[in-house]
Amino acid sequence: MNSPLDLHAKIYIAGHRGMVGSAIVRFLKARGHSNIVTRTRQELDLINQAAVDAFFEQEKPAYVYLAAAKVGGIHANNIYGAQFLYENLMIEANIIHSAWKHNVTKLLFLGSSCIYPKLAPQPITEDSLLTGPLEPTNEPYAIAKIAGIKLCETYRNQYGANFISAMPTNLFGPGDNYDLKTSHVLPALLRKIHTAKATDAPSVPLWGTGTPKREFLHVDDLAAGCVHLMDTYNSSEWVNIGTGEDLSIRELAEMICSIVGYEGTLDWDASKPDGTPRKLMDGSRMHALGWKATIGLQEGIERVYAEVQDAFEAP
Ligand code: GFB
Repeated sequence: MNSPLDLHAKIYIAGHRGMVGSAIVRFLKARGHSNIVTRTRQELDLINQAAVDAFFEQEKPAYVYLAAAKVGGIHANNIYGAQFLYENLMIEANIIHSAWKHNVTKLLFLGSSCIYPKLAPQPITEDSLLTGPLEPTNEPYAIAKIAGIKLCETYRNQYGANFISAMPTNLFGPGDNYDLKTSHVLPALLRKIHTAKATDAPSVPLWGTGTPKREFLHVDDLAAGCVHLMDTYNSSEWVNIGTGEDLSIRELAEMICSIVGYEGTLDWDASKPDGTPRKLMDGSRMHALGWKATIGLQEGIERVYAEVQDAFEAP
């Protein structure tokens, strides 16, 4: 049986040590999949075309989740632009080309909500792609992710490859990056506010004005959505995956203060970038396919905080 529901089908998860890849592995294992293939960075350099091709030649996976990427928050995007563009382009091009060459039955590529124009009408529908200028703080990353979508689309159109793309909103969950220079906003706030409480600091330094709005999805919900698309969806149109709700960075900080039990003040540093003012995604297409987020933001943050708080160190 050649179906993503076949529990013995060989599935390659690229990026299995990252937050998204590890959530997909957890989901598939819980469903009973017994033939999951992974490689660490030391075992397979995804930027090396010959190595990636040799891996596909040897393993011949039937299904591929392309969750490997160089990612980071607003500051990392700003300072590592060359790496965000080059590494992501190479990873995508190498895996998608080899997947086609070695007859992968189906591949799912993971993009990002930052592919859409900075001032796209809200909520952002899939057809907003390439209708306006991108947010400058993450343009290199967004261009690499747009290239990935277009690789899936063109390999489908020219060669008939069943390659699909999912566009998740901002994510959080187990396995997130808590390095304050390179992390996304939610893990940064969790760590900063935890540390402020642990050290009895009267205020906590946060970036920007607190007014931009963001939508946050727990990565376990994303994993369920990706597997649902792999099971059921076969079209060149990329699919937004989000919760349908957003809040301001200030509201997020206040929610985290109440979860952590911190009562000091928030000290906004407006010299740091705000990024895009809002990026709430329209999830109608995904909802029509039968998937919805199940983990509320407050519940999700409480779960994550319970998992990580012991690992945080006071400065
Ligand atoms: O998650 P984040 O870094 O990136 O969030 P984006 C940035 C927003 O949070 C800005 C504010 O408005 C920041 O001013 N912020 C406040 C902070 N305090 C902090 C802090 O301590 N750390 C961080 N990181 N932000 C991402 C892209 O954009 O969106 C990724 O960088 C990806 O590439 C993702 O596409 C979906 O949400 O602006």
